[in-house]
Parts: sequence; C-alpha cells; structure tokens
Amino acid sequence: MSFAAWPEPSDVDHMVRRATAVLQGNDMGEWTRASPDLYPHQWSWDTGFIAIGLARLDTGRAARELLSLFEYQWTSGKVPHIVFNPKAPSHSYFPGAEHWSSAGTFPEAPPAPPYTSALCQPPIHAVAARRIREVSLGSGEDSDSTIGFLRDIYPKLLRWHRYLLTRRDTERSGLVTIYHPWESGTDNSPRWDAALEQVEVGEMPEYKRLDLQHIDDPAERPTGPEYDRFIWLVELVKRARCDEGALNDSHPFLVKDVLASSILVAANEALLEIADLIESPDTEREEISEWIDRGRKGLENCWDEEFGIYLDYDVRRDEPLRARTVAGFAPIVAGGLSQERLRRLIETLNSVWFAGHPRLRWPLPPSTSPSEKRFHPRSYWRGPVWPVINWLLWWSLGRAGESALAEEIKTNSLAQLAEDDFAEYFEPFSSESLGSLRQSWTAAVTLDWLADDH
Ligand code: 2M8
Repeated sequence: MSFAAWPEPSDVDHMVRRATAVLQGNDMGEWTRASPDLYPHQWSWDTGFIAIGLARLDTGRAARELLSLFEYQWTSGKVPHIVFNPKAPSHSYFPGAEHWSSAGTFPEAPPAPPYTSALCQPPIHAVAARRIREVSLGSGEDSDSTIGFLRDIYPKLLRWHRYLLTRRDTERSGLVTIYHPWESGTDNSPRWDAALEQVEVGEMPEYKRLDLQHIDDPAERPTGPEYDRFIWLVELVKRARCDEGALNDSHPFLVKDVLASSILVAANEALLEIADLIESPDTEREEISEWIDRGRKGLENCWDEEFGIYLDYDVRRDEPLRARTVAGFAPIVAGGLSQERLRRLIETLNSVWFAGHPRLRWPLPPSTSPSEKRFHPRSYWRGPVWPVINWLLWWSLGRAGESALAEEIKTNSLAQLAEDDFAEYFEPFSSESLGSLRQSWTAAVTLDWLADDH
C-alpha cells in the first residue's frame, strides 16, 4: 500500500462542510435517510454509521439517531433492517411498506405506521453508542451528559444482541444465521452465489423493481435473476410470519455470516463497556463476556488456509462458501486474533488479490477480489470499493495495533472522496462514483475520519 497526498487544511474544511451538508440534506429531524432518492427510509446499519458521523457534529443528535431506530425494535429484540418513512412516495422504493405490511403479517412487529421490514442487518449499533460517548468526552463535554443516553439504550442493545445469539444461533456456534442476502448488508456479493443457486423461485405475485430508475447504468445494481431470488426469499419469510423456528427448519437460504458475526463481537465488547459504566448487574456482564468468547471461537472455525481469509458457511449444504470477498477480513473487526492470523490477513489484504492489485486507482480493497471469476467492477458488492467497509477496516486495524496500515486506508479513502459527491461505492480501477450520490453513511464516515485527524 502507499499513501495519497494529504489534503491541505482548507480542503479539509471544505470537505467537512460538504459532508455536513449531505447529512443535513438527508436529515428527517430525528433520523436520516440513507440517501436522498434511492434509499428514502431509515436503514439499520446505516443508522449506526450515520450516528458515528453525526457525533462529530452534535452528540445529542447522534444519540437521537440511534434511539429513533430502536423505537421500532420488535418484541423479539430484533432491530428491523428498514423503518419505512410514511412520507416517502410509495413508488420510491421496492419492496416498500405495503409489500412487507409488517404489522399485519408478523406477530412480533411493533405497532404501525411506520411499518418495518422483517429482516435485520449487521449489529453495529453498540459500537456507535460507545463512539458517541468517546467523542463527547474527547470534545470536553460533561462526563454525565451521555450517561442518560447510555442508560436508555443499554437494555435495548442487550435485547438485540440476545436475539441474535439465541434465535439466530440455536446451535450456540457464536455465528449469526441470516435468512436473506439483504441481512448481510452486502446484497449481491459472490459470497452468496452458491447458496442462492440452491434457491428455486416459486410462484409469487408479479413485482416491479424501482431501484433502476435512480441509477444511470443497470450494471451497477443486482441482475434480474438475483432480484427474483431476493423477492422470493422475502415471500418465504412472510409466509413463515418470520417465525425463526420455522425458518431455521425449512428456509432454503440459511447461512452463517462472518461479517455480521464479527461486528456482533465488536458490538458486544462495546456493550460490555457500557454495562460497566452504567453498573449493570454482574449476571448480564458475565453473559456478554461469554458471547464475546463464543463469537471469537466460532469465527476461528471459519478460517480458510488456502484463501488466507475467513469464509461464510452454508448451513443448508453444510459447507463453506468459497469466495474471495472483503468480508473475509471481518474477524479483524471482532478483534482478539492471534498475531499469526492477523499477519496472514494483512498479507492477503495487501496482496494482488485485494488492495495490492496493480490496476487499482487507489490501493483500497475492492468488495470482491478482481481475480475472482465472479468479480464485476461496476456491480454493487461484486467489485466496487465501499468507503463504509474501509472505515470498518481502518477502525479495527487501529484497534489491533496496525496504525500505519490503518492510516494508509484512511488517507487513500479521503483522497478517493475528496473530489466526489459522497457516492455509495466506487469503480476500483477508475475510481468513478457509482450507485447513489450523497449517500449518508459515506458522508458520515468521512466526517469521522476528518475529525480523527484534527
Ligand atoms: C443496500 O441494500 C438495500 C436493501 O437493504 C437495497 O439494495 O435496496 C445495501 O448496500 C445495504 O448494505 C444498505 O444498508 C442499504 C442502504 O444504504 O442499501
């Protein structure tokens, strides 16, 4: 890896202003749209990253961002992957509130409106909650000022994590089961190809995609057959009324996700710190500590010696999902890796398979290795570079003591973003902006990076 030139201070101020304007433009008062047009609702893991960025502007507003999402937590503890904005036009996003109609279909959904989806996404929220506390202390705010927020959010986070560690891990493997690629946040990644190929699409009502109307080039979004399977899996979740017992028995897409599982370990560490701060009962702290150990052990079973990364696991076919994608580095986020594992992961990260590929515009890891046969440089999670993933790598490499490499990722990411309108993702060879512009989480991680340096 190498360093991009660091921008001048005036460039930094300009970038802070532009990133702030993106978040303000998408601000709905107590929550933030993921993007202005393509994603006009509140997304779960986007909310976590958005809160991390907002903390740099206003810790109180950042706290409200997280709390607003948790208002729609299900009675099971699940945090839904989308909370639908009742004011967004119904033709703006599919599948929208009418399609899910969660309050009528699912016994554990909260009262509606707003409606929610029945899926979930990686649990970054506790990491964001702790970050709000850290930023607040770092900027000299009164030490008590975030305690009330932490007391409010702690029991909700605990129920959320407990949901993931029970209903989504009945085997107590430490790994989170997902029912849909949307739950991974990396929707059309080749991570899921082999598992999806086993899913036979049955009879379902006709549907009309709306995502393509917001995009110049359909190649940037999932293909028609991919989308058919996505919608079919939604149909099956609805038919099972999202009963995890039934889904764990018969759902055709049942996968242990290393990215969600790694984020859950990091989130449990954050939760444990919050539990200490607010002096929660010892039994809860012991429970969380046990979750952290279980998660790290489970992840270790996913190591692949040949690829030098960690792999997801297809529960239905009882075998690993062999694809070289950026999710394979996720256990760095979980932390607690042996020096040997960390060294191997960094070697793979810097190799021609990922950030060392000679054609890259910036030495940043593409979402899928350019040497994978299923790589596509413009298609969503099949190749483009995602700033939000680079934030996760930067943050966790720093925590693992790899500060020089972390700094390179940050500097190169900022150089990539400097001339851009905070795109959702980037073509890895030309660095062309792709997907949605003015994407909230891209602006949010930019703000966090910029504040970290100053
Ligand atoms: C993308 O996912 C949504 C479905 O949830 C979509 O394609 O319609 C993903 O990038 C996901 O990770 C992200 O949370 C969401 C909103 O930014 O968009």
